[in-house]
Amino acid sequence: MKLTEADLKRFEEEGYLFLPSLFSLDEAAMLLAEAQAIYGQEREEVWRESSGVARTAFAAHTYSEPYRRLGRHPRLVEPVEQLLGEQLYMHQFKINAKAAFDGEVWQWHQDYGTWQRDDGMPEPRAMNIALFLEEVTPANGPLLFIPRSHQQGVFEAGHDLETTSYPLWTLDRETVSKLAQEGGLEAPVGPPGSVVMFHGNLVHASPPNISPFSRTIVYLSLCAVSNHITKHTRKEWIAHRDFTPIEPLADDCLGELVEARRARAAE
Ligand SMILES: O=C(O)CCC(=O)C(=O)O
Repeated sequence: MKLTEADLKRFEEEGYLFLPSLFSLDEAAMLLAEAQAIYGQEREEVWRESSGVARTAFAAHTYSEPYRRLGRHPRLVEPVEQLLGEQLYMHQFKINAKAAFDGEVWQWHQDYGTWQRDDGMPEPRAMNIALFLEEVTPANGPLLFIPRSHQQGVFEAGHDLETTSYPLWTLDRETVSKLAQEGGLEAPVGPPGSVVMFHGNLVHASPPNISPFSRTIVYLSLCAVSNHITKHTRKEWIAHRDFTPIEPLADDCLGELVEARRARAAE
C-alpha cells in the first residue's frame, strides 16, 4: 500500500495521518475476538488496571497467529517503510483495551521520549501505526493529539511510575498548555478497521473511559532497522531485541484466516 503525495505532506505538517476503514469489519472482529481471548489468559505480557481488567497485552505477534500476521501486514508495514525510507523491525507490539468504565488514563507524552531515554533509540525514526478493533468515539477514551507538536523535538519529561500500571515519561502541564494553544487538539475517531499513524515526537494522551463501550486498539511500533535500540533495560517483550527486517505478507493474510474460521464454524 502506498501513501499519496498529499498524505506525505499532511503527515509532515500535522505529525499524523488517519486512514478510515483500511481493514474490513470482519478482519477487525476476528482480531478483537483474539484480543479478548488473550486478555483472559494469565500471562506476564498482559498488564492490568487497578480494577483487574486488562490494560494492555504486549508482544501478541509472538504467541498468536492472527497477530503474527498483523505484525507483517502490508497495509501497516508499507506506509511506515515509505515514510522512513528503509526496512523496519518491530520495536514494540501492544493491544490496548481501554475497557468500558475501567480503562484508565494515558498521560501526555511522546513515544520517542520513552524510546530514547529507556531504550537508547538513536533517532525518532520509528513510529506507532494503530488499528482500531472497535469503534472509537469522542466518549470512549480516544487518542488526543496535539497537531504539529512533533516539529519541536523531544521535550523535558518526568518519569511517571505511579499514575497507572504503565511507566511513562510525561510532559508537564505548562508545556502541554502552550503546545495545545498553538496547535489545538484533535481526536481521530471512526469505525473498527480504521488506522492512525503518528510521528514518534507527536505529543498525545488519552482520557479514562467511563463510558459503557470498550475501545480496543492495537499498536505496532515500527523502527527503521538502522536505528535499532542500544540499551536493554526493559523486558524483551516490551522493547524487542530482534532487529530482523519485516518481510510483509500478502494483503489477504488476515482475510484467509477469517474465511478459514468461518468454514470451520459452518462444519
Ligand atoms: O491506547 C491509548 O489510549 C494510548 C496509547 C499510547 O499513547 C501509546 O501507546 O503511546
